[in-house]
Amino acid sequence: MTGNNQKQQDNALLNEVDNEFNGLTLALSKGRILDETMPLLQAAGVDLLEDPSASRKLIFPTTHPNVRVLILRASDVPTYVEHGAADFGVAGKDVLLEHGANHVYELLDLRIAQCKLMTAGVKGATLPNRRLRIATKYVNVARAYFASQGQQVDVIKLYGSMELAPLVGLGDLIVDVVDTGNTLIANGLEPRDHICDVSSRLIVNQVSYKRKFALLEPILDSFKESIKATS
Ligand code: PRT
Ligand code: MG
Repeated sequence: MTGNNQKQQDNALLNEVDNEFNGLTLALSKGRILDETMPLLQAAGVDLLEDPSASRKLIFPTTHPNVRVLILRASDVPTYVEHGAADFGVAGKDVLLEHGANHVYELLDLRIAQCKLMTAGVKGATLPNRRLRIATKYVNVARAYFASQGQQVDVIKLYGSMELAPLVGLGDLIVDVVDTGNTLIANGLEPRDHICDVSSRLIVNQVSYKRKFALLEPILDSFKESIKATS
């Protein structure tokens, strides 16, 4: 790409940044959360004008004149909502537990992207008789869980591919989300303790909830109707 073309593309991206926007900014992450939130949004009259999975953009206008969508890393959604950079967002309970998310309202259990937080280890292996080492991206969840079991552990922070760690001696156990369990099996691991069930939650910035309630209310009501209809 020539320097000029790059500049044009950068300018086009910058033009999407509208600091005067007074509507609702919704924070989502690509993948299963976006896919499973779309039907709820469509039922609420909010449809993306462009497919985020086929775009480099990070801010997306919608068919609703007062709603735009930010596409973020799943683990950044609570941060954007907490700081009011997004008014509301959808995040997994695993992400909310790890983040803390103490300054947002967790308003609805959307019952999407369901899975479980679990510990897992090498299949058939007995755990060593010393302080356990836990490899995980869920360091806070792991510490809290083992403390609740009266066990002191050393936690090793990872950013992904947790299943690899115990296979090469990095940690005795992992803490990760598990859905079908197929990924564990494919890597010679087995699930051990069930920490908690996980589903995605609608979170709302506390100031936005008060100031923008008139805009939020019909969307929240529609989400509630959709959840009721599918349960
Ligand atoms: O991928 P990235 O690092 O950007 O972020 P992320 O992994 O947090 O995002 P994403 O989109 O993968 O997951 C978003 C949310 O979906 C998570 O925060 C969970 O709340 C929820 N969710 C539901 C899952 C799964 N099911 C799931 N199966 N998140 C991840 N997985 C992964 C898991 O980490 C493991 O690698 O899928 C694998 C296990 O799946 P099974 O079916 O083989 O057990
Ligand atoms: Mg992922």
